[in-house]
Amino acid sequence: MIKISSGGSNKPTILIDGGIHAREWVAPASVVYFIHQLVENQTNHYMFENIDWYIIPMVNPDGYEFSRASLNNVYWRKTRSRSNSTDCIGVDANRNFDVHWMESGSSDDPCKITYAGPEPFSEVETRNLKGVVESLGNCTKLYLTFHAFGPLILYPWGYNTDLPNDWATLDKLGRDVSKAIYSVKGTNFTVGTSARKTYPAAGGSDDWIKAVGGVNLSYTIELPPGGSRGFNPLTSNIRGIAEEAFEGVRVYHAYVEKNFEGNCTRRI
Ligand code: 0X9
Ligand code: ZN
Repeated sequence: MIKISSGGSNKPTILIDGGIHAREWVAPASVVYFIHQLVENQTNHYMFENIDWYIIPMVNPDGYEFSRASLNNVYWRKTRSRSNSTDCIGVDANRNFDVHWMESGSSDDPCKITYAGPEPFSEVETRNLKGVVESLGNCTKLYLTFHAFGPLILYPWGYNTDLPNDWATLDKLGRDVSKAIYSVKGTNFTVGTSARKTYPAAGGSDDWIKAVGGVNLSYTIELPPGGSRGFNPLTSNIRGIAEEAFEGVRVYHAYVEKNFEGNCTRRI
């Protein structure tokens, strides 16, 4: 995890992650690009004047490495834990959070790609994210988790098709972000709840951070395919996907800066 801050007292915080799913390579690549833009590009330094950033580019490194190491395993999605008596390895980390766990879109079969794990937070990867969220106390105002592939901007709920109380706020901000991305080169991100725009699936990081972690603004961003190869866009398309997504991050930043101020309390 990297923290990007201009120092001083604790400020409203944006938490970003990528790589919960191993095979979605463009997600960690894009999140690393965001770090690069924030840190190395002077014209973006205004983005950490009033806002602190905590960024985890690679939540599931063992799964990622496994998917990279052999062409046979490029579609690996899960962690690499051995948590059961079968020969099947790994848990779908985005079904492993303790929020309506196993209620929908999840499997209790360790051999399935949506295996939710033997219990909530069975995985070190999901426990790590939980620990970060808890340590950030009341500072986190926005959570963005990057996946592939869309293009979709999703907000809770994912476990069923209900709308959260503040859905209008989530929807408006999501559409503003979508507009900003569209203006780069015409990529059209669809905006809506996870369950309505994809399928009901419980135990995701997005639902957990909103329902339990106290972060109202929570989005899963499914980056576009970038060619016909879905999770792994053509090499020549990776940078363009990251660049347009960063224009969305800029809109998120402006919203948090405008709507939140004052000191907060955290342990890290
Ligand atoms: O199924 C998922 O975990 C996500 N799609 S992906 O193709 N990247 O696997 C969507 C997750 C949306 N959020 C929830 N269902 N909570
Ligand atoms: Zn994913």
